[in-house]
Amino acid sequence: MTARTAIRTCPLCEATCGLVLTMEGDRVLRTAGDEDDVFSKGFMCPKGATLGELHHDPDWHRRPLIRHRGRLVEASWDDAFELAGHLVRAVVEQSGPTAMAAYFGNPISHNLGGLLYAPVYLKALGSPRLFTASSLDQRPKDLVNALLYGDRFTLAVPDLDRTDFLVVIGANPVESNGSLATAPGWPRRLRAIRERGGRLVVVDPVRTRTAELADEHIRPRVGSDAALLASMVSVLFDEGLVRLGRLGGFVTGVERVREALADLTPERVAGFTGVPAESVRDLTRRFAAAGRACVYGRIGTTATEFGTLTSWLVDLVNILTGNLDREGGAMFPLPACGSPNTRGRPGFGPPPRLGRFASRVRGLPERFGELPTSCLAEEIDTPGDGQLRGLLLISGNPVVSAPNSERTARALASLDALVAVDPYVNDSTRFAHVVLPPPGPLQRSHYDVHFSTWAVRNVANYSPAVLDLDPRQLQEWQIMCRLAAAFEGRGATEADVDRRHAEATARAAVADAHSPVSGRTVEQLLAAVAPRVGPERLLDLMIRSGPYGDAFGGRPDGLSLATLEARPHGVDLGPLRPRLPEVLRTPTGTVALDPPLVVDDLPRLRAAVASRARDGLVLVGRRHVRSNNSWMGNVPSLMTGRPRSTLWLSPADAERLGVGTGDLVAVATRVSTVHAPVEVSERVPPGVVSLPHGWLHEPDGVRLATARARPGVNSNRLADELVLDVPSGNAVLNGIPVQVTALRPDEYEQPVNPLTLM
Ligand SMILES: Nc1nc2c(c(=O)[nH]1)N[C@H]1C(S)=C(S)[C@@H](COP(=O)(O)OP(=O)(O)OC[C@H]3O[C@@H](n4cnc5c(=O)[nH]c(N)nc54)[C@H](O)[C@@H]3O)O[C@H]1N2
Ligand SMILES: Nc1nc2c(c(=O)[nH]1)N[C@H]1C(S)=C(S)[C@@H](COP(=O)(O)OP(=O)(O)OC[C@H]3O[C@@H](n4cnc5c(=O)[nH]c(N)nc54)[C@H](O)[C@@H]3O)O[C@H]1N2
Ligand code: SF4
Ligand SMILES: [Mo]
Repeated sequence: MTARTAIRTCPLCEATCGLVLTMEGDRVLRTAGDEDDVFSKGFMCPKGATLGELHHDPDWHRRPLIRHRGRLVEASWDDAFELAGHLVRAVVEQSGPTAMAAYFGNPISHNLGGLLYAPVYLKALGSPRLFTASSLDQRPKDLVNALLYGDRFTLAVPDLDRTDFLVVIGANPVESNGSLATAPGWPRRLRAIRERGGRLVVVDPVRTRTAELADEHIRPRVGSDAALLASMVSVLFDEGLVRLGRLGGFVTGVERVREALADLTPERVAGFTGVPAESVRDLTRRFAAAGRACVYGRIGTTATEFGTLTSWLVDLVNILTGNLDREGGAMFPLPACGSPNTRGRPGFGPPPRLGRFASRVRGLPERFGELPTSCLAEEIDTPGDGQLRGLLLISGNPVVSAPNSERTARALASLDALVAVDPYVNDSTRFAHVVLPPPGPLQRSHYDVHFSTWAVRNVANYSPAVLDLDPRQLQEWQIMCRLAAAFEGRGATEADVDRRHAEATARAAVADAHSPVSGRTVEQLLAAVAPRVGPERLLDLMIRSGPYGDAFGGRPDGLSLATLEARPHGVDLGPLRPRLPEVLRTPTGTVALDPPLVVDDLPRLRAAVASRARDGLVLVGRRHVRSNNSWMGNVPSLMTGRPRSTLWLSPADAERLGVGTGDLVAVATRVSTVHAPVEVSERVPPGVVSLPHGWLHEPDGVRLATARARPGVNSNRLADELVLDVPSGNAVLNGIPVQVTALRPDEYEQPVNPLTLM
C-alpha cells in the first residue's frame, strides 16, 4: 500500500493548527505540524498527533447504542432514532415541550456539521430550555461583549503579533493553547513579544509555564482581579492617563465610570488583592505609556466569583488607554463567515436577549436564550410544574464538567429520556437511553466557523474528510437531521430537513439588506451551490455571501468554498484591521461603557473588598497540555508520564498539614469530599491549592478502558452549583473555599489509590 499525505486543520482546540498526516490506508503513520499553513506555520501540540489514535480508539462507538434491560447495547440507526423520537415525544406529550432541554458541550463548537445543524433539531425539539458549556466558561465575557458591542460573539482579541505590552490575566496558554483568542503557537507568539522588545506581564496566583515566559509575574489573591483592574482604572483617571484617541467618537459614559470606580484605589484594595499599591500604579503607568498594549483575560477571570466585573474591566483598561481597535491592542476580527457582527445594519442592532425568562427553581435569568448550567440538575430533580424530564446531550459531559457532579449524575440517571450524541460511554452518557455516535475526527470535513470569529489574524481554512465513513456510520449533521425528523414525527427524510435548513440560510442572506446578496432569490443561491449538500452547502453559501465572498458573481475575485478547497494550507486574509464603528450592533450605535447590569454588581465587589480577610485554602483549576477537558483521557499516548490528577499544595501548607508528595488528603466543600494525592509544588502560593478538572472518577458503567486504568479526581465533585457570578450566572470554578485534611492509609478510598497514581 502506498503512503499518501493529507492536510487538515486540527479540530481539538481553539488553536486551529494545520497538520500534515502521512497515511497508509486508514492508518496514520506520521503527524506533523504543517509548515505551509498560513496561520500555524508548523506548530502543533501533543494532542494534534493523536487524531489517528482517536480514530482507532476501540471505545469510540461506531454504532448507535440503546438501553435494553438496563444495559446499553448496539442497535441499528433506524431503531435508535425511533426510540429517541418515541421517548422525546412521550415527554412532550405528557409534560409539554418545556419538560425537554438540551445541553451543548464544548466539542460542538469545533465541529462544522454539529455547529451548523444545531438550530435544526433545537427547532424540532421546540423547547426554550437550553444549557451549554458556555456558562461554565466564558459567559461573563459573552455578557460584556453583548452589552458593550452589541453581540456576545463580538470579541476584541489581543493583537498578539503586533502588541508591545501584553498583560495576560488568569490564562495559561502555554498549556491550554489559548482561548477566546485563536492563535496557533501561543508559546512562540508570546516569546516573540519579548524578542521584539515588548513586555509580557502575567497575572496569576500560580507560577504557570506561561508565567515563566513573562518579564513580570504578578500574583494576586485568587478572585481579586476585579479589584485589581478597577484600581488600575482609578489610577488612569487619577493620574490623567486616560487617552481615548479616536475611540472618543464612539464611547459614552466615561465620566460615570470614573465616578463608579473612584474609591477602588490601589491603596484601598491592596489588602484584598495582596498586590502592593505602588506596583499597580507603576504597571498602569507603563501600560498607558506603551502605545500598543493589551490586557487579555481567560478562565481565571471568567469562571470566578466576579467574572462579569473582571471581564468588563479588562475591556475598560483597553478602551481607556486607547488600545481598543488599534494595531497591537485589542481588535475585532473579520472572519470569512459566521459572524453576527457582519450581518444586519453596520453599527446598529437590537438590544441583547437577556432575562426574557428565568429558571424554574432558582429564578435565574436567561442569557442569550440559555439558562446557567449550574441549575441543570435542580431543574431535573426538583418536582413540580415544568420539571425537566428529558435531555438532549450533545457533545457534553456535565457530570464531570459542571459543579456538583454527584447531584448531576443522580439527576441524569432519573430522566425519562436522555438522548446523547457522543462517541463515548462516559460519566454522563452512561445514563443515556440512546447514544448516537458521530464519526471520528478524520472522517469529517472541517472549517472553524466559530473560532475564526476570534482569530488573531483573519484566515480561512477548509479541510475535507481524510477517511471515508464505514458503511454503517452517519455524519454528525446527518444524525442531527434525522433526530430533528424523529422529534417532529412527521416522516421527513434527512434530505428534506437538510434542504429546509439550506433554504432558511439562503433566505436569511437575501433578506439582509446589508448583505452583498441582498435582493437575490433563494433559488438563485441554492442553484449556485448545487450539487453540494450538508454542511458544505451551508458553508459555501455563508462564505460566498460573507465579507470576502464572491457574492455569487458580484465580486468575481471573492472567496467561495471552491477557492478554499484549492488552497489546503488556508487563505490568509491579512492582519486584523480597525473595525469601529461598523463592527457595533448596539441600539445606540455607540459603546456605552457603564451598562447597569454590570455596574450594579459593584456593591458586591465592594463588600468583598471590605470584609474579606481570607483565611483557609482556596481551590483553583489547572490544565495540562496533554488534556482536553474531560474527554481525551482514553488516548493512551496522552496518558503517559507523571500522574497529573494531583492536588498541588504549597510547601508551607504541606508542612502545616504534615503531608508530603504522594500522601492522600481529604478535600472538602459544602458539596462533597474527595480524596486526592498531594503533590507539593512551589508553583502555588500558600493558601491556594490546585486540582485539574476532567478526570474520570467513577468507573461504574463507563466504557473507557484507558481512562479507567488511569482514574483521577473529578474536581467538580467539589464545585458548588449554588455559587455563581451573579450577572452572568456563570459557574465559579476557580476560588472555591476548601478544607484539606491529612488521611491515614486505612482511610484511603478507591479508586484514588496513590499506589496506582504515583
Ligand atoms: N472545575 C472545572 N470545571 C470545568 C472547567 C474548569 O476549568 N474547571 N472548564 C469548563 C470549560 S472551559 C468547559 S468548555 C467545559 C467543558 O464541558 P463539556 O463540554 O460538558 O465537557 P467536555 O469534556 O468538553 O465533553 C465533551 C463531550 O463531547 C464528546 N465529544 C468529543 N468529540 C465529539 C464530537 O465530535 N461530536 C460529539 N457529538 N461529541 C464529541 C466527548 O466524548 C465528551 O463526552 O468544562 C468546564 N468545566
Ligand atoms: N490542554 C488543554 N487545553 C485546553 C483545555 C484543556 O482542558 N486542556 N480546555 C480548553 C478550554 S474549553 C478552555 S475554555 C481553555 C481555557 O484556557 P485557559 O484559561 O488558558 O486555561 P487554564 O490553563 O485553566 O488557565 C487559567 C489560569 O487561571 C489561573 N487562575 C485561577 N484563578 C485565578 C484568579 O482568581 N485570578 C487570576 N489572575 N488567575 C487565576 C489559573 O492558575 C490558571 O493558570 O483551554 C482550552 N484548551
Ligand atoms: S494546539 Fe490545539 S489545534 Fe493545535 S495541535 Fe494541539 S490540540 Fe490541535
Ligand atoms: Mo472552555
